[in-house]
Amino acid sequence: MKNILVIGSTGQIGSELTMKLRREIPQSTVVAGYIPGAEPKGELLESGPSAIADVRDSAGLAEIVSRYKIDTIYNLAALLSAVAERKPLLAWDIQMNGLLNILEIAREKGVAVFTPSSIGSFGPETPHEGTPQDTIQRPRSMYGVTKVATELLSDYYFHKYGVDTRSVRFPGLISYTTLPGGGTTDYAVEVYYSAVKGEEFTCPIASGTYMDMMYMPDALHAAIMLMEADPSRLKHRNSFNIASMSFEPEQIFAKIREYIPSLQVRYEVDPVRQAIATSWPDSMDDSCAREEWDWKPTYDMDSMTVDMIKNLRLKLGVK
Ligand code: AKB
Repeated sequence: MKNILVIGSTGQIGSELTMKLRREIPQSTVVAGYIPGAEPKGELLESGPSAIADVRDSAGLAEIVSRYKIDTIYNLAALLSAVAERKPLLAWDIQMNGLLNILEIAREKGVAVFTPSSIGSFGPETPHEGTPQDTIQRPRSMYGVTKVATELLSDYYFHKYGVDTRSVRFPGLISYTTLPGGGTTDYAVEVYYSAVKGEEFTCPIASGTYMDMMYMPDALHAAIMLMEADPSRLKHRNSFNIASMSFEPEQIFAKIREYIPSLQVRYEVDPVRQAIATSWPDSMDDSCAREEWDWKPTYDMDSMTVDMIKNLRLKLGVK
């Protein structure tokens, strides 16, 4: 990876991935792609080039790829699961038509592409515990439909045209830098904000609902590690299960209370998010990622909680 375009650079993953790539691959040019209304600011803006990169504008994307001689695209443009249920046509347009534009440019210009999939690519018939790498994927949400199709289309471009497509199925991602927007797993981020601010947290997911979760540094590491992996070792491409922790709401609340005992929680279950959460795996089996490119997470629930609370206190100016 030398000249990299991050599409969605101001989003939850993109804002941190762009900075990590700029820091860790100093000889590279990392272009922060954004859409009008979500412009990069501060360090993200100042530390490297940025450009409007709307996945629905194929000509605009091709121009950026040529101008910066892009060899790798991280395509992070997506509506998350709960928003995609409210705006299914927009989700299809961004996630599918947008992806097709990117893959066509990649085919013509020899660019490698990472487009994440998610635990959302699974559905109610998927085995929920120890969800295998290769298993039934019949999601019922529009988000899930686009994620399965993303996996298939990315594999199609690899097998048919040799485009170097790779990806992971991200669990719910927890971070203190940029808030997620409209996902089913967002509660696991928002509860930390409430705990640090001393506010009561209203939980939209029912107690007892297990989902895979991951701390952002591990997710970023996975995205970079996979794109740098030796291709001759990859038996899979789109997409690898990756896992680090699985919990239900009461477990994360109990963990936070070890450090902030005053955390108050009440439940107001959102039927849309709950239906999605119930259909997702409880815990994924990531042995293929471990075997094929040495994936291994660093954080567990305890080390993540300590780091989240420390950094949120600094960010929010709370003692
Ligand atoms: C969501 O909840 O929509 C995302 C995801 C797990 O893909 N965080």
